[in-house]
Amino acid sequence: MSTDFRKSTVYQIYPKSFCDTNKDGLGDLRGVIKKLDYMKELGVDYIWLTPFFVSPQNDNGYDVEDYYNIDPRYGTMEDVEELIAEGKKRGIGLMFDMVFNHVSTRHEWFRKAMEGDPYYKDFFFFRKGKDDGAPPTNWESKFGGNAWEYVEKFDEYYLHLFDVTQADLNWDNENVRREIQKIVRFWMDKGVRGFRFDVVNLISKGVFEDDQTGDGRKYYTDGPNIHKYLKELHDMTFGTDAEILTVGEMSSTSIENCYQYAGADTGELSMVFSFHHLKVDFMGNEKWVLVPADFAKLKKIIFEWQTKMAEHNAWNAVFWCNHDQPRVVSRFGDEGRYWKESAKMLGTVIHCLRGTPYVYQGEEIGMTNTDFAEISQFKDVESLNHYEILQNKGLSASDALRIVQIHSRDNGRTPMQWDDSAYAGFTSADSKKPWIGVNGNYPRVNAASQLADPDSIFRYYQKLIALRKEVDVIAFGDIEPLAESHPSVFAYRRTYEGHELIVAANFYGRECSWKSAPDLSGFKKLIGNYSEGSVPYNGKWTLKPYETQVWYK
Ligand code: TEU
Ligand code: CA
Repeated sequence: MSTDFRKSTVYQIYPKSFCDTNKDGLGDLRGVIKKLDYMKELGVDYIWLTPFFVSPQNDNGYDVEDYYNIDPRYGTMEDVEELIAEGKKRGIGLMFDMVFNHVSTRHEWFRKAMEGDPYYKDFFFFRKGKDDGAPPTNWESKFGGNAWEYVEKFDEYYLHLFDVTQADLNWDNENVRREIQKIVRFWMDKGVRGFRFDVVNLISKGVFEDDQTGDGRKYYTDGPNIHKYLKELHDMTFGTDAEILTVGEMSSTSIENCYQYAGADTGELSMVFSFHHLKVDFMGNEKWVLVPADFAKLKKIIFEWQTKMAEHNAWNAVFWCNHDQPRVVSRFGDEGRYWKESAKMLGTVIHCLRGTPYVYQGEEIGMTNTDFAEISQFKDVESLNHYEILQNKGLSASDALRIVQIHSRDNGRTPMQWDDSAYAGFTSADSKKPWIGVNGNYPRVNAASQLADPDSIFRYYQKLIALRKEVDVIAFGDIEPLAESHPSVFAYRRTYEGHELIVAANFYGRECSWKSAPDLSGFKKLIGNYSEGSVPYNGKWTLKPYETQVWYK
């Protein structure tokens, strides 16, 4: 395991969909333990697990009822302790997912607030409505509808930026911040080696005013005390252990704020997830539409974050996939004819960037979007809400379904495809049905067949992860964008102590040529996704469909 996070790779697990060991159709912690050797084989340094704390599961665990105990559906505290210990034996550190912007309305704090206890009411945002009884502001919940819920017995509303069962915590209350520090220290004492902080740039709310031009996000995103609260959390908890890796999930953030969040010397976090590059198939901020991915924009955004974060000595988490995103091979690649080539190409582009790469379960075997044909197969609260909202706006049921099929978070949540046995080996044949449907392509797309194939996507990811450890320019180098205005090539140069790396990728299913490519004399090819790709010469480079090549000097 590398404790230098610049050489590390993180593997993300959504436990509910990873591996089920007790036949109830839900993935569990013993399933993660069972598969540790698989992750070891891949070569990752950390595993980030999405939440498995006690929760009613309205948002699959992002609605936490008790941060100190394990939801019995996932396992027990003994399982967690064993997982941490078994990970350690294999040189893999465990990262837990801390959801501190909100708690489940079943959390003790919220229940006491609802009993009228003023100490706990101040843990949340209870506010009077407008004179006409309307909610305090016109802000929208990220999952659809107004962000305030009326409580009759107080004649007040409480704020929920996400589901109505996820009440926002009032970080301006010092007692809230102290409780949160206690939780982080509790898990540090158990041996947890990293934390991912859910939507952590939304914790500092500003003024409560109507948003005349948007959905309200400008009032609470990167809010007034955000840096103060993060520095305090750092100083009181993980800041005491320099080896703990932290990553903040930054919703609709600005790059200027991220210089601070993830600066080398700012005393906040190790790195940030930002999402601007994953909105290139949205219309502005509107996700529930169908528009083709804008490749020029994708390059522009990634290059801007790469170069500016480097200029400010700040660090990015680099990724295509997580449990909230569609599968990248379906999104920016080709899940049909060039499935393997495009999956490898997309992996290369991310893994050679300046930042810490994150691999989301199944990405390393090229898992694709779901094949769900009916709305009843979808489980995610966000998808189901927006399916209704789209129809209320006048769309037909089939048009609404088409949008959900493309954008649903459930695309990333179907069971991990381990082998070609029943239920893809996620659970056993005599188990209860998995909580969400298995993708029908599992006989072709699965881990077992790829472990047996030296040319598989899995073996290719394994090589990318190893290269980051072996080749310093990948971990430490500066970055310079290349081919910036080329319509189909994504290319960049990395440099470090006299060494150079050139990465080039064709993002399309047509052969293309890159005319002003750099001179490669003295370089050797490090990795590529075609066995006999054309060797560039005289500054002209021909790239086959979805071809990628990486050259090193
Ligand atoms: O996500 C935050 C978030 O804003 C996105 O999931 C967002 O809902 C989606 O991209 C909008 O289209 C985090 C978690 O990753 C997510 O799973 C949780 O549902 C959410 O916070 C609430 O805790
Ligand atoms: Ca189970």
